[in-house]
Amino acid sequence: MTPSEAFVETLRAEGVTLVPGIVGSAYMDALDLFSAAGIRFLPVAHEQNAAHMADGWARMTGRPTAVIAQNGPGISNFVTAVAAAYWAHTPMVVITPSVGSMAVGLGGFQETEQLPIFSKMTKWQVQVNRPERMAELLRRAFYVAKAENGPVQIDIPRDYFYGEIETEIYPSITLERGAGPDHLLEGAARALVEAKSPLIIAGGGVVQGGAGLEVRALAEFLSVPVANSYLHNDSFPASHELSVGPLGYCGSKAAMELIAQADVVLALGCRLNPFGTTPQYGFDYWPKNAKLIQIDADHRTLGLTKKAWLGICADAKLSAARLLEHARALDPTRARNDATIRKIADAKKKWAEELEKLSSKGGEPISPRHALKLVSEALPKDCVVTTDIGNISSVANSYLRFENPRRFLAAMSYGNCGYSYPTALGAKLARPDLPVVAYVGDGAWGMSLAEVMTAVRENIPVVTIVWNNAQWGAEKKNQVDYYNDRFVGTNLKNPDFAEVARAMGAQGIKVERESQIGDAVKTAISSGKPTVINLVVDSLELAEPFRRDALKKPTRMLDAYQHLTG
Ligand SMILES: Cc1ncc(C[n+]2csc(CCOP(=O)(O)OP(=O)(O)O)c2C)c(N)n1
Ligand SMILES: [Mg+2]
Repeated sequence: MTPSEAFVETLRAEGVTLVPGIVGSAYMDALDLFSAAGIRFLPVAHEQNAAHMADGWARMTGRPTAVIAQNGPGISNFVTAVAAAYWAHTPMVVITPSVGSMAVGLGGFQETEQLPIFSKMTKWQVQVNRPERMAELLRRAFYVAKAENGPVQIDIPRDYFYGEIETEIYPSITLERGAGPDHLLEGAARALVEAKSPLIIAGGGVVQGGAGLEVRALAEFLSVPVANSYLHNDSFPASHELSVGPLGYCGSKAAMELIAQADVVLALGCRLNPFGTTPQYGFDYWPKNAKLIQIDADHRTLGLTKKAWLGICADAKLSAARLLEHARALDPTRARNDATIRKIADAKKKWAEELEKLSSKGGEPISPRHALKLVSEALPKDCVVTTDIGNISSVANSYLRFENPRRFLAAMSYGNCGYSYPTALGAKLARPDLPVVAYVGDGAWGMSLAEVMTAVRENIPVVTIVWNNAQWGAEKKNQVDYYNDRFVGTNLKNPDFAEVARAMGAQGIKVERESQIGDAVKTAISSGKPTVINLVVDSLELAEPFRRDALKKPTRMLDAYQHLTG
C-alpha cells in the first residue's frame, strides 16, 4: 500500500471517524482518502479550534481523535489548544505534517521546527523517520495518548505520504490499570473507616475512569461527603445527599467548610492542582493536618502538590470498588451516619441560601448572577455545558449542577480564553443526542466567533450564551481591586453579536430583559439550529479576582509613575 493508505487505514483501525483541521498541500494525498475510509474531515476557521474540537470530542467519548493541519503556520496555530488539552488530560493525536525530508533546514516555505514547539505539552512525540513506519508510529501515538491521557504528536515529513510500503494494520493496545497494591488499599480503607470526619474529593479521573457508581457506593457505605475537584462538577451527582459541590474558585462554600474539618481526605482520580485548592472567599480551607490518600492513574501526580499519607497509582473505578470491599470487611456492621448526613445537609442549605441571596437581584441591567441562575433553571435536565475562563463563566461554577459524568467541559487549568465554543462543537459532534451549551464572555467570544461559520456549514447546533458585559471583566476586576479603577485595555465596544451570528447564517437572539432569558434559552435549544444568545449584563457586578494569591498593590519608585499608586 502507499503510506497515505497506511495512514488512513490506521486511523480507521483506531476508530477515528472525525478529524478536524484545515486543508493543506502537505497531507493532501492522505486527505483524498478520508471520505472513502469513513473519516469525516471537519474544516474549521482556525486550527486552534480544530484541536479544541478534538478535545471536546475526546472528553465526551473517552476516546482520542486526531487533528491535522498544514506544516508551519497551520501547526503553530494548534499550540494553545494542545496546551489546554494537556492540562485537561485529554487524549488526542496531533498530526503535524512537516517540510519534506530533503528540504529540512533550508527555510524554503512554511518551515519551523515542529517538535520543540510541543515538547512541553505532549506526553510523547515522534517523527516518522521512514515511510515504512507510518502505521507503526501512528498506532503507537494512539496507544500513548490513551495510556497517558494527553496529547501526543506525530510529525510526518510531507514526502513520506508517497511511495509504496509493506506494512500491517491493526489497532493499538488499550492499557488497563489495576486497583493498586492491596495492602495500601487496605490501609486506606482502615483510615477511612476509623476517621471521625472523612471526605472524598472526586476528581477528573472519576469521570474519565467511569468510576461514578463505585464512588457512590463507597461514599454511601462510609456516609462521607463527596466534593468535586475544581471544574469537575460532573464527577458526582449533584442531587445526591452526600454531594457537597465543587472546591476551588467560585465553588461551593459547603464543600470548603466540610473539607476544612476533615481528618482523612481521599482524593480519587485527582492531581490536586494547586489552583484548585487555593483559599477562596477569604478562607484557607485545605486541612493541612488531615491524612491525605491520593489515588491517580498518573504516578507523577502523587504527592506532587500536597503531602500524601498514601499515594496509590491505580484505576479510579477498580480502586474505589476494592476500597469498599476492604471497608466492608473491616466494619461489617457499619450503619448510615445520620449525624454526618445532617451536617452535610445543613452546610449545603446555608450555602444555597447565601447563593440565592447573591442571585436575587432582578431587573435591568441584568445581574450576571441572577442570569446564571435563570439560565441554569432553563437548561434541559441532561445537558452538556462548556465554560470559558472569564469572570462570569467562572461564577457559573456555583450554578452548574450535573447528574451524569461527561457533561461539564470547562477550560480547566490552562485557562485560555476561547476554549468553550470550539470544545462545545466537538462535544456536539460526539454526542448529537445531547443539547450542548457553551458559556463564553464577550471578550473571549472575539476569539471564537469565526467558528459560527463552521457550525453553520457543518450543521452543528450548539447554543452559545455570550455573557456580554462589554469588558474583559476578569482582568478588569484586578484594575478595580488593585489599580484604583485605571482601566487599560479592558473596556470593550461590541457589535450586536446576535446580528453578527445572523449574518453568518446562524440564529441570533439578543436578550436585554430579565424576563426574556428563560424563553431565549429554551427556544435556542429546541430550534436545533446553531444559535448565539447575546446576553447583555451589568458590567459593574464582578466576582472576586482569580489570582488574589498572586497579585500585589502597586509600588512605583520613579517620579514619572508616582501618580499610579493606590
Ligand atoms: C488566551 C487568553 N488571553 C488572555 C487571558 C487573560 N484573561 C483571563 S480572563 C480574561 C477576561 C475574559 O473576558 P470575557 O471573556 O469578556 O469574560 P468576563 O471576564 O468579562 O466574564 C482575560 C483577558 C486568558 N486567560 N487567555
Ligand atoms: Mg466580558
